[in-house]
Amino acid sequence: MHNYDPASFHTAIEGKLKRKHRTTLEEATDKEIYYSIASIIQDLVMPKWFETNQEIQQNKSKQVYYISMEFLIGRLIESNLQNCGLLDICNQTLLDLGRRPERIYEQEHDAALGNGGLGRLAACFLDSIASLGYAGHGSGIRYRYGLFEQRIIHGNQVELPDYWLKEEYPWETRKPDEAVEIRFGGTVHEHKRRDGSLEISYENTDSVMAVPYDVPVLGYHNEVVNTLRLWSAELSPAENKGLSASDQQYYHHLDHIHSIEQISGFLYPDDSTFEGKELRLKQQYFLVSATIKNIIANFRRNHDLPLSMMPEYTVIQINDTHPSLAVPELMRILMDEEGYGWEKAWQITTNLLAYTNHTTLSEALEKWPVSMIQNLLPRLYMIIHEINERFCEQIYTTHPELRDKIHELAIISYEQIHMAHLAIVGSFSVNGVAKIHTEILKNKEMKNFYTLYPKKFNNKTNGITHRRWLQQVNPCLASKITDVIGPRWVHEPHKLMNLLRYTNDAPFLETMKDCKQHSKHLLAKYVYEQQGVKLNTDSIFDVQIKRLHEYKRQLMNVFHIIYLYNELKDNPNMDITPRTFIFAAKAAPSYHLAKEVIKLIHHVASVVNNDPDIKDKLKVVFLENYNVSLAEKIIPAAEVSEQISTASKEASGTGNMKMMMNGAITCGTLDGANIEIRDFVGDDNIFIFGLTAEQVLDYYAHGGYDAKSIYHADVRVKRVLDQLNGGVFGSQEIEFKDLFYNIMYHNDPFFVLKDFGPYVETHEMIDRAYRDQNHWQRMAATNIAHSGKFSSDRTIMEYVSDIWKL
Ligand code: GL9
Repeated sequence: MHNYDPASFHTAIEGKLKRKHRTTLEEATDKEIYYSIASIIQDLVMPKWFETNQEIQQNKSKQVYYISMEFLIGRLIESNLQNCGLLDICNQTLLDLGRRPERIYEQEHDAALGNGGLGRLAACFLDSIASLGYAGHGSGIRYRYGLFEQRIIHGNQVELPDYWLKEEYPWETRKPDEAVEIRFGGTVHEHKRRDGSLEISYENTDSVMAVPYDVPVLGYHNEVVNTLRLWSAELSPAENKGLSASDQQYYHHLDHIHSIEQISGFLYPDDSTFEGKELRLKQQYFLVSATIKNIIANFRRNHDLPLSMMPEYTVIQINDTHPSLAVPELMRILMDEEGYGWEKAWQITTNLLAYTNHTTLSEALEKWPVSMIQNLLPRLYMIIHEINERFCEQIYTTHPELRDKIHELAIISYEQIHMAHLAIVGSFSVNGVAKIHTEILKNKEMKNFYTLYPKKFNNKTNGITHRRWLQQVNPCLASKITDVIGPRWVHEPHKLMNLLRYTNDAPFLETMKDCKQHSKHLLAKYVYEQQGVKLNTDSIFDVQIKRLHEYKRQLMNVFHIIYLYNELKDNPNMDITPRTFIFAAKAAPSYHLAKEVIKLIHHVASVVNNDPDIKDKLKVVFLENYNVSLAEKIIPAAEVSEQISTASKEASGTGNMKMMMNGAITCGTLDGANIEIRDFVGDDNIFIFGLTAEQVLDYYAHGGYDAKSIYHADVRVKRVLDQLNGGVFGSQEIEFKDLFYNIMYHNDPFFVLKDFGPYVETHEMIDRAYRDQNHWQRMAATNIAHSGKFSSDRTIMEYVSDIWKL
């Protein structure tokens, strides 16, 4: 994509600094250099972006639109440099200039337009779609505030606003000419035309402009540039009445502007819990309506065909139920604005939409009150109502065996709208994100829907982009891999399998270990700079990084640490392999128990890290403000990957894949994609423990298990729990009674005590295994070799061949 060599790149930066910042290479700040590099990339990207769009138009190729409320893209500078083949040149140039590349790259604000796995998956998918050369676009919201920034004050999480747009974002291009109008509220009027068709008109609606901001998505070394379109809510010109400060209506008007801009104001910070706020519903409709209008406009620009032909050229993937208003919105446009009858509109709609389910947690399922949808989206409500009527009637006539299940399957029941039901009924494909998750959908959560529509259900096990999560974040390991198996794995990640030939190759295992040590030193340096804690880089780096949630069981990890601490206090000469436990996690601001766990980790850390008896054998660190950039620092240094969710709860997980790809060994339950990781690497190269999903679901069906009996029977457990309740960790005022009560009197809903014994024993095995470094490195190499299966390139190829048919 470029003709730069280090000398001309140097000149280019110099030119940008002079023209855009009126400064010199010597005097420029890191930020000015960052903006100059970003601008050089944008100059290269723009013509390719234009050409990619031209090509799509001329070839009339089928396109996929990925609608998502979240795109957790993180920083783009390094991956953009890498994908257009400039990373090495840029790094060299910066070093020659006496600048540290990482200092320059970290000038970019980490774009946190997502909560966790679901949003990061969307970002990995965009990378793979472009790198594989498919025509695919993301459509999301340009939140002015991303996910909150986390600070820890006296062990407590404090949330700060993430105003990421306070400085110019160099990757976006505003496209005001492609803005569309979105309407909310008001009343609907139906007039019957002479031919019997309905004419719909609205009165007293509020109108908002959705203005697109486009971010380029670069394919890897293939000149393809796709688009991530982020919509921003602005005052519509019709409503801008040009009031002056003396008008009576002035403050009313300001208030109105504010409420409109709020629609793209901030990202809701809940991971896997449904918050039925009206503003969130507005955000969802805003995204869906803007996207669909845009898709129709694109179709009209590219083809001279009726909209009934759209499914041949377009497919829309909805990321969870958040965009499931796409079903009634498409129906509305096709019927009310394009004149199609119900049957034809329904056929078009259901041939365009495909739905991905990301969780079976009941608290995550979206159910909007009928009254809220009626008020905010009166016409959509009428359509949802009709979809529901027809759906229930269809079950009654075609599936008599399901008649007594109609109330469970209905889209509207008990004054609530079940968005998952709407999404399933309104789309041609429903997929889960790992084998076990899809099986649970088919056989349990969505069982009756599976009976109705067996052909809709399919599995697409998640993946991650190996370009970011191996090549970019771990250049040392990436180059050593290329040294032995050649560079083809970058284009064809399954070729990582060729590493299996080197799992007994002592020199290769030694270089792998060197890379790991190098990454551990870098992380230790960061930890020291951040919090003044010195890590023992000869200890096992044991990592649990993900959102803080009860089902992910960070608490079980902490209980194990407390147990180890107790053992060492009883017997300071105990022979254990030194360990460093590394945590990073944000808790949803209103999630009390999750915040208690963060506090507990800090209190355990301060006791353990400051106890002279413990020496270098145990360290606990919690790294503040977990985000994509922090994950990029931690993952290359991880040796043990904690994937310890209560079986059946973690739909897939993707951190598990990122860490195995960097040579960490998984310590995990038989949940989500852990199962497929085990199937690939084999039992000898993973540490599996605990209840199976089947056992967990069986316990739930019978009212749980008896947590108190374990407390009384297992002295290790009793000691840990009593320490929680007795002020051992922290002062007397800071007791962890709520955590204690949740286990003892709410009967340990996530089976922490039940799996504790097997978890401890598994860690004893890890301790012993690590002592044989040759064996450990062999396990690591085996994991890396199999990780190619978890590249999002593989996932996207499956979406393309089974669902999208591009
Ligand atoms: C999640 C699942 O919990 C994860 O197991 C899964 O890997 C990802 C991606 O499919 O989706 N579903 C979900 O709601 N979240 C997930 O991480 N949470 C958010 O990120 C909002």
